[in-house]
Amino acid sequence: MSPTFEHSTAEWQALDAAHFLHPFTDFKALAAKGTRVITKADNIYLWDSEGHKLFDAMSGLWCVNVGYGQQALIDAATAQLKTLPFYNSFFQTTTMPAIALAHKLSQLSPPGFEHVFFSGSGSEGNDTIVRLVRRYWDLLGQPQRHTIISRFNAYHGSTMAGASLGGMTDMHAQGGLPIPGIVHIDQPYYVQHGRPGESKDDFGKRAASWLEAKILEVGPDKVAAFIGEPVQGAGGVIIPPDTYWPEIQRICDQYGILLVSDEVICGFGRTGHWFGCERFGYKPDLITFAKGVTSGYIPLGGVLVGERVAKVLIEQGGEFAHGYTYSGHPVACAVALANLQLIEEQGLVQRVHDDTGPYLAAQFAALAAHPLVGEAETCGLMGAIRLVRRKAQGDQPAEAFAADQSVGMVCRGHCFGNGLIMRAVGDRMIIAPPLVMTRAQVDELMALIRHCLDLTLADLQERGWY
Ligand code: PXG
Repeated sequence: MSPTFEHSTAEWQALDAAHFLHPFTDFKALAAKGTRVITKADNIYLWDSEGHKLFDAMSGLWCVNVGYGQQALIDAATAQLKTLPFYNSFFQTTTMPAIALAHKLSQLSPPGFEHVFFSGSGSEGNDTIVRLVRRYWDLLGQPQRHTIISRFNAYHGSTMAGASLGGMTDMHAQGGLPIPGIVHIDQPYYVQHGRPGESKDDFGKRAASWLEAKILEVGPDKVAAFIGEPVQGAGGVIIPPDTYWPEIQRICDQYGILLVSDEVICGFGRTGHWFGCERFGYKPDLITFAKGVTSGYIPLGGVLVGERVAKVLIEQGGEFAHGYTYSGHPVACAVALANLQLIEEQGLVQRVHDDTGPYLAAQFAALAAHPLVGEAETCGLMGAIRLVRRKAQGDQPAEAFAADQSVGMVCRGHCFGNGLIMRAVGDRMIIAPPLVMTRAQVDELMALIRHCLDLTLADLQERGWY
């Protein structure tokens, strides 16, 4: 059977189950259940093959920052596809969109970032980070500085280096990861690691001190870099206390190790700043980006290379033996330029900072009164709600549900069934809606969330779990 667009949903599902291995999926379980076929999108809404409209509170997969259907991006891709759909940048050639985007990124990035290395995705960007960091120390005559410190429950991608940098132990368990020279410290998640009576600020400093302890354990002369997401996205929107990152910066400076900010999710306005490191007040040496750079219309990623590394790499490096077929893909770069121009023209970063971000934060604060909600917090236009069995009372911390009850998935089911796409990470329900979202759409989102929380509560009560 060769597919035509006249197939029924059931036929599409059957073909999907027969041939398509989905990422991070139990193939057999999904085949039994059937996938949802998404057919079109506009602004912040999606439609499936059955005609259901869905509020996309996850921006696709944290990436559609300007929302769907933006003509400027479509026009940029079309024009570039017609004039020059592809040419590489390996053998002393280049293309105009790649040059223009490199220049534009140097203007938008924090001071001291003049260079970019392009990749096709965030994972490839983080592979580039590992190569760059190790090359840097080799060139400085310190090849023993090989170890990169990351954090448990971090997500840095799915390639061998990306998954190794990431701190997802279930990923490590499949395929002998992490690769050598990558170690992890605990995440700055107060719910998991905070002590009774400890202030968030004190916790932030204590969590940062785990980096210093790890540096001393590995040996300060053997550590190459620390990598972290400003806010952990896939880990469940873990927003660190404001004291965390400045202390991480101080420790990196003290031991001379490189600081890497993985901004694949936090970059390009998500936190109400162009980059998350600006929100949290630190100055990285390298920045990984992807997703929002093109609003996901077409794949593109890369690394912004700060002057400390760029100078050594350029002046002393000779040939850097690294690159991808699609490094600086002209169509992707043309779309990125149109996307960044749109973000600027519409003042989306400022809007998140001044208007929709604080508005969403206030709505989330009110949500904390819901019986199922332990904490509800946001950073710019990303947010998380922790579902709990009993709310905190006085000195008593909130009581979590049993992990095997998978209440996040129960809640996610009610969301999907009622026109709302939220992601569940354990018991954390998370959102990262498009930056074009209006206040009226924040209200619409909050009404949907409340409705789905009520349905989840009733469901859990019926099961005798609440
Ligand atoms: N770094 C970070 C911080 C990410 O969030 C990557 C790197 C890898 O990017 P690519 O383009 O190679 O996927 C990511 C990707 C989820 C989810 O379920 C999150 C990501 C990817 C897929 C699923 O939240 N983030």
